[in-house]
Amino acid sequence: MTTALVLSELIKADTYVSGSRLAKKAGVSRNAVWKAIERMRKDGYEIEAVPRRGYRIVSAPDSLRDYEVAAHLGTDELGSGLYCLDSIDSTNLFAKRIAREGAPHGTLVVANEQTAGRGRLGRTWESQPGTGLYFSLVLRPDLPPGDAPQLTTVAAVSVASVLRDDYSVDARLKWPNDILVNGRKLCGILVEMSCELDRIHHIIVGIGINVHAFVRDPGTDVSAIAVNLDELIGAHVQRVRLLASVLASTERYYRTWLNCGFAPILAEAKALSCTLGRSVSVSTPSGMVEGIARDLDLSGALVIEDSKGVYRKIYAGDVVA
Ligand code: BT5
Repeated sequence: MTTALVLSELIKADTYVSGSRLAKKAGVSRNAVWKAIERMRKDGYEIEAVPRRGYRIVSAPDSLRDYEVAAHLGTDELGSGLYCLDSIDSTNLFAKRIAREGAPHGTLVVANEQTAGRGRLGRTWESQPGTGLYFSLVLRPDLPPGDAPQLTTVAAVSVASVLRDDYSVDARLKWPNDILVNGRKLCGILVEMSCELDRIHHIIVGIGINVHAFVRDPGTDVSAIAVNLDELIGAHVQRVRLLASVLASTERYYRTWLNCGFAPILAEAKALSCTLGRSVSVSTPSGMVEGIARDLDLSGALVIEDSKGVYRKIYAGDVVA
């Protein structure tokens, strides 16, 4: 992966780096460095070459090639296996297929486009080419299957903290799996599991974030509720940078979850929740439940107080109003 090493050195330096220094750092010949630079130029990088100073990146394309993702990642375990796809039905489906064939913990699948992006309960996730970040992780935690639903919250807090800290966006969590900004949906999370009664085989964590504006109208339902990151910050976000930040954050929160349990993550989720304290209607598999959203419990369930003052725990559903 010479190109990834060369790119990574140029990104780190953020200024001119000589060909010989790049060759030394990457442990390759100067000719190999030159070939890597030519490849990047062909892929849309504007790279300046100044005699006696070296190479410098002037501008980068918004693409998600494997060497670009590898060059940006700063994680230890997440992304250790990497599939960067131009177009796929769904990164969750792809991740499931490779997980069944033994893909190791931490494998990352990212796609430029999904032709059948999936939401929960058979719903779809609008995934037009080049507009969003669509990725899935294969995780193999050594935990009881009952703990798996907590991963939706782990992922939500990981993404929301990047949106808040790095992009100054007021990201809020809508139970159970949405990230909203000013009531509009910026990100959706789909966690799926394969397990036995007492053992997790693998968990697929799928994350979709709207980064740029849709290239074609997705239809009234989605247009009315969706928002993208470019629009929120008034600038063009590079997806590979966002991906790297989200993965670093996810790795940190995932480790906290394994080492310290769910409580610290739940506390952050409660602080970021836009569901708690509100009067809500929740559509559940056993019908509609109405009341005040009082709490999130340690299993990730939403606790509702109904009009008679009775508390009910909702494990699955959608807050519809
Ligand atoms: C979700 O489902 O929000 C989970 C979305 C997960 C998408 C990622 S992308 C990478 C990975 N691979 C996949 O195939 N999926 C995951 P749910 O809570 O069921 O919400 C779905 C609803 O959100 C739809 O019925 C629409 O109303 C709305 N929606 C669809 N596409 C959207 C978009 N791009 N932005 C905002 N809202 C959208």
